[in-house]
Amino acid sequence: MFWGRGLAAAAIAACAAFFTAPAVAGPTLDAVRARGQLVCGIHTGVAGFALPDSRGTWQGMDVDLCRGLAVAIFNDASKVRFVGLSSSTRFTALGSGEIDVLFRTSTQTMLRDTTLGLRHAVTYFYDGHGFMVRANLGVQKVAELNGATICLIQGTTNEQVTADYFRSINVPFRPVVFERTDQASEALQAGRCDAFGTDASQLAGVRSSMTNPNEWTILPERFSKEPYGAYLRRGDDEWFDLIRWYTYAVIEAEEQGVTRTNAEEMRRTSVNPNTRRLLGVTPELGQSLKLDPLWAYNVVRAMGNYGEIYDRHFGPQTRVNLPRGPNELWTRGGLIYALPLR
Ligand SMILES: N[C@@H](CCC(=O)N[C@@H](CS)C(=O)NCC(=O)O)C(=O)O
Repeated sequence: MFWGRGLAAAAIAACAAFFTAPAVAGPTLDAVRARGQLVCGIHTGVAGFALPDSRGTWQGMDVDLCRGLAVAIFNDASKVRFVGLSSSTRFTALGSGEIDVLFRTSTQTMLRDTTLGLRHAVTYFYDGHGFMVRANLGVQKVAELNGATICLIQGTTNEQVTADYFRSINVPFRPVVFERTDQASEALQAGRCDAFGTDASQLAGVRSSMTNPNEWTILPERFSKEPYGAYLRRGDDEWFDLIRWYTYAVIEAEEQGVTRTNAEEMRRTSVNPNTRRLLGVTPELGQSLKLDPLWAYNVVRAMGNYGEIYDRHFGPQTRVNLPRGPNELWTRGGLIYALPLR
């Protein structure tokens, strides 16, 4: 009898220790746990993705994806420190270990994935390169920007996309390259460039922050695929798995209709095996990532599912007001698709 009770207590203690702080979960996750805080690289400031609000608190989709990751690890959205990084410094900061992960409007390309010592995880936002001009410039098509001065951002895919396009139509243009978005936006509004070339979602964010947004138009053409993914360092499979399946879990929650408000009830009442697995009624998903079985449930309760996060920062009630388009779920004609969490 005595032995029985002791054994049970030992088993429960071992179980709790395994779920809460497993010994070895890969270098980055161990370091994050030891530090008690995630360090997340984000944009220096663009509406929709990462912009401080009037109280100086970072707001945006990339910011919420960072906070959600802190919830997956610590069940606490405040255990994250944000580092605003320009396009030309973001990958160096990640490579040097200054940040643990980068959620920062970063396009996934082959050369970035194979030459920087870094990896990108999962597409969480589909975008494309566009151009913004003064509405009264009378320009309908980008090819009309013959000899125009075009604002661009250093270290972005947008520099190459712009050069490739104008070379392909044999039309000259003059690039004016800046380190940060706000500098390019100021130059555009001051007339120091005729157009601004970058990802269309960011043009919408920049336009929404301008003095007179209606004086500016984002031309309809798109010149590239700019699929954003989180970036992390190579050589840490556990961290890669965590970032990858965390991103899919946020998407899967929307696919399954699990929201911030119904997650608790879904966990108690759902008979759908996939929903029960996602919400930790059965522990296998958390175990495989060395996380609390309730990791995904905690994330949705704290941050919402993909659609809720998107609407919070790009929805009709926001100043950016960017229709989901390709960022709609695949079940509704978009490209957002979670690999099966089972
Ligand atoms: N998706 C592009 C970058 C898009 C991007 O973030 N462009 C601008 C924003 S318009 C930028 O980097 N701004 C620099 C900054 O303000 O930090 C890439 O991965 O290279």
